[in-house]
Amino acid sequence: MRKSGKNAPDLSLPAAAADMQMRMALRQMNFAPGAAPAARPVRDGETALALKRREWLLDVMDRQRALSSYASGLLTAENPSSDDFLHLFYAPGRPVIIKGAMTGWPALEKWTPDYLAATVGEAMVEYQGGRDEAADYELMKDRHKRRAPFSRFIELVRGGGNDAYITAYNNAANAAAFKGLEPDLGYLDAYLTRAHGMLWFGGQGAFTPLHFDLTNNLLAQVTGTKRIILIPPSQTRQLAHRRHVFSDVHDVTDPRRLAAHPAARDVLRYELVLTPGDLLFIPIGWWHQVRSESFSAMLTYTNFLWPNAGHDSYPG
Ligand SMILES: O=C(O)CCC(=O)C(=O)O
Repeated sequence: MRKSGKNAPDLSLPAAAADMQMRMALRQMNFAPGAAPAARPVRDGETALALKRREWLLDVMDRQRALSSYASGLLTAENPSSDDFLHLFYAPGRPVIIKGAMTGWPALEKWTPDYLAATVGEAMVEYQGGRDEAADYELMKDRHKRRAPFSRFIELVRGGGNDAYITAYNNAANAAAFKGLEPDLGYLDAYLTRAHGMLWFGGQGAFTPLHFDLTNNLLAQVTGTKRIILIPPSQTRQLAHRRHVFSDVHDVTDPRRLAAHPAARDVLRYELVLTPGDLLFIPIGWWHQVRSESFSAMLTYTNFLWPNAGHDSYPG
């Protein structure tokens, strides 16, 4: 206890009361030891304002990046080293087309529809089928699983169309059937651990609608070409993102879809054609849609040399 002077009133508090006053003051500042402060429910208006502020920040950052074509453009790199890939693309979450990293892979010369049919033969494979009958074929993947001998699958896709497609979703089921193709593949030691990627086989017109992935992803084009549209995560507000990782816009090149979702008309987007021997790094959260321009064989990889576990904490 403290005395302030001989005749002055005692302004000090009993120890317990002083302690309580201190704790009350700290509690007001959210510093109470032990017990967490009771959270005041967040009001809808506050959430909306917080979201608006986040969108504002993303818009400002996009405008700032647009000041430099180097900062805002889609870059192509010739066989970047592991360190350059990490520092310039993987860690910043920036897409890049990589040329020259698949040089010498026998698959680049060999993988025609005829060679694939002869090598995999009659082995049963799983594929995604009946896609023409349902627009939500990617969301409802399980409903579209089908099985056929691989040579029959090749006949199904040879003439083109989107109805049948072997995708990464079928990878586990097809591991044994595709084992004989592995000697035709190389490794990408600068970026990945030593494991082969997930195979995609489809005909001209196979279409994967607009979505983003919950991991960083590396595409390796082997046969044919694919036209890909990439859209930065900052544009999400304009893409009707309602279901899981999918956009209700589905296809930002389809005028009917754009009429239904006019906000998607002027999204910032990058368009590229992936040709045999090209890699495309798609960072986590980047929207993309993919259309095969011919018969296509491709691999996708997620086994990077660096952490890649965004899916662990994805809300919902
Ligand atoms: O090539 C495709 O059709 C789609 C690839 C893709 O979207 C992905 O791997 O996330």
